[in-house]
Amino acid sequence: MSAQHPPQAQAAPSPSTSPLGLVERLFQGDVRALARLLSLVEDRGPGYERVLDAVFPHAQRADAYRLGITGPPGAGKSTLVDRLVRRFRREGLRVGILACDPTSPFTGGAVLGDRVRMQSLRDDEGVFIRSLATRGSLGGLAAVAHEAALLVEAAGYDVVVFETIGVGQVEVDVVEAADTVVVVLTPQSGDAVQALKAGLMEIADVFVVNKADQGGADRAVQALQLALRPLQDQDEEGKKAWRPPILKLSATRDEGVEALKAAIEAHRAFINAEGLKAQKRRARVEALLRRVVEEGLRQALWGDRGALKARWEEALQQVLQGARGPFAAAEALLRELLKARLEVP
Ligand SMILES: Nc1nc2c(ncn2[C@@H]2O[C@H](COP(=O)(O)OP(=O)(O)OP(=O)(O)O)[C@@H](O)[C@H]2O)c(=O)[nH]1
Ligand SMILES: [Mg+2]
Repeated sequence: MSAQHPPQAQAAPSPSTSPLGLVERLFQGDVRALARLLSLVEDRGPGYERVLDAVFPHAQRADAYRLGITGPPGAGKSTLVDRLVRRFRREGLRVGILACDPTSPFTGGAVLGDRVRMQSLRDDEGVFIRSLATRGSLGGLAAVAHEAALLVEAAGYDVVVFETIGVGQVEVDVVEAADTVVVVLTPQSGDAVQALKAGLMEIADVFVVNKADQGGADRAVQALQLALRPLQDQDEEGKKAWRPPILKLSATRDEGVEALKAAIEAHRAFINAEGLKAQKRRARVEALLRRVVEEGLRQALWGDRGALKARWEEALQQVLQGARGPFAAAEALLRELLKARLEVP
């Protein structure tokens, strides 16, 4: 991906290809501008902060929706996204699909597979598909995914779908911040156990047992119900809690997808009615703000012109030579730095 995007510094960018020029094009729904800005954000390229500030007021419209689809490898997530998104399209909704793959530094493999699986969407102007990776960037995949969603929303898409393989905390972080989380499992024994281990049970708003055409789906549904009971018993008395429905489905046969869409819409209505949507938005914005502040502090301390640069060696020597304990030395440093005021980069 980066090969297609040479460093900006080589030539002075023309107004329409400068970061803020691209933002103007983004607001007009220019897909190429969207793709370039996504690369900029993904790579933490020059000016990406200003870009996000500029798009922020235009993203997260009240009616925009973020859907997270996760589950074990090969459960049929992409196939299901294809079927589901086709239905959104019939209602005229524009959809951005962000395939988040934390496992590989290059998303090539996943993209190829998804191209085939989501074939029917590729020629549709109302659908934008993009794979995201982090290449070790700051804030991790969850941060990049949600910043990418801001760009997609600012380009006028109504629904953002995150697809991620649910195997661990990183993936949980990506989808957890979505408005509705769909966990896709299969009747294969082991799927539910894996989902439990990965922490997917707690974040699911809707469960799908896919590949019902292969048999064993009823047993899988029962096993899931059993696994979920302890979680549901923890609900507080009287609190109107959402009970995640468990749906049988066959993505390849396109069976049961209507019911899934209805369940997603029911959950959407639920979180709107309970004020949860605003809460989720607040949590997302708070996470972003906290990350940026913490990163700024880290830079102010440790960066090239960081405040610790001058004082560090002296403090370290004091501790090494036993003149001061490590805690006393750290406290003295902190006092000094805070009094002198940090210079934020
Ligand atoms: N029999 C059957 N096969 C399915 C169904 N849904 C998906 N598959 C097949 O399962 C395989 C994986 O499907 P994908 O949609 O790529 O699954 P995925 O969860 O996106 O996979 P990763 O992104 O690689 O984790 C493909 O060969 C699909 O054709 C289904 O409902 N029934
Ligand atoms: Mg997939």
